[in-house]
Amino acid sequence: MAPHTAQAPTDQPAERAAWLRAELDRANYQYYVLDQPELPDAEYDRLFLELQRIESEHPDLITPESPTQRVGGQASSGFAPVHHAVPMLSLNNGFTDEDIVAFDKRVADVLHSESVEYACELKFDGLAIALRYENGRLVRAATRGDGATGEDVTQNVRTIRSIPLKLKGDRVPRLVEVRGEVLMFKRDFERLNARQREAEQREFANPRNAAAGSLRQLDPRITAHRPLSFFSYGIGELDGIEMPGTHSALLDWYGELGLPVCAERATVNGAQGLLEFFRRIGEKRKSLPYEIDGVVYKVNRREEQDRLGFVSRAPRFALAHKFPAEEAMTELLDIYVNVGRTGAITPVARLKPVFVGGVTVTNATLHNEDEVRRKDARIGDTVVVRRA
Ligand code: I6G
Repeated sequence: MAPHTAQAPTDQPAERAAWLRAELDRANYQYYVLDQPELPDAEYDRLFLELQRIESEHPDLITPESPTQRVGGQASSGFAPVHHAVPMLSLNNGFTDEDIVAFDKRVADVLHSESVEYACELKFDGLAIALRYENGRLVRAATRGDGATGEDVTQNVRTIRSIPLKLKGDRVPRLVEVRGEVLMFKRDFERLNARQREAEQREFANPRNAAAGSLRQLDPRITAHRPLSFFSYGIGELDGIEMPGTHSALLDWYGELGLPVCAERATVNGAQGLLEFFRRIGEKRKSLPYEIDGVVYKVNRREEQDRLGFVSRAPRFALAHKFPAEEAMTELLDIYVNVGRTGAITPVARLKPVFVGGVTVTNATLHNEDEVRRKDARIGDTVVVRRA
């Protein structure tokens, strides 16, 4: 990195503001996208305040992409509908090794290929969104909705600091619609819930709910205080540049544009390659800083993707390989008490057997009488079982 110079090359307000913006953008990129902060927080704050001061003295110098303009002042009464010109599809799911082998065989048969190359990624547990950049500027962000029509959440998405308001580099197209997932990192979720507890506000059940609730705030000033993150993984509309020839090249290009792309990805060959990736990620799942519910495989070459096409509402060239669900619904059959060796009494729920997190669960502790009352657990209830 070039050494940081505390003084701009000029005292002219316009040039000084442009220099400050470039410095702040660079610091944001290092902090939020690369996770390698270089500028001390206090210095960031100092530059930010100086830019705010110049912009308040010279409002004509404010640009929509200025780091000071991430949080708009206005709450809205609702989210306008956004039509997706390229539908935001869902993915077919696979669960077992056999499902994956069958997927690879179908793909190889259609392509008349001995060994197909796949791009493997993580399946983040968040919310899908589409970011529309025109001439490098973020002009709109929309949720997936039903895939055909989503909601305009531009003001909220602008507050997510890893999402660039302006793309960088020398391969910025006239139009690109970047698709990806908004999510909340585990440590940010814990901190947010601690804050909610202190403020005697409702806590969120999991990071996904926290991310969804934060993105759908009508007041972007609230979203701005919610620690949301983003990873890019797909593309909708594109104009003014040739589509990269492979999925992995698309993600590399996104990286060049300054967009966050998850580093946990690989290109592999054939079903064995897919299953190895799944096992490797399964082993490190718990230590990842965010929650995932599986991995995603895509045929890497775009020309092969096009030959495979779509079945109903999902691409035939992609598959989500899901981890066993860690939550399932079942029936509470009975509550009995267990007397331990020391005489401690524990109420236990007897459950209609349910497969969750890779095992069949038939009993669950209810801890103590207070807990039974708090949960208002009654025989015959439908209950949610979560493996912890
Ligand atoms: O490539 C992808 C990675 C992760 C995805 C994806 C994903 O979900 C979290 N989801 C979709 C719908 C697509 N690609 C098309």
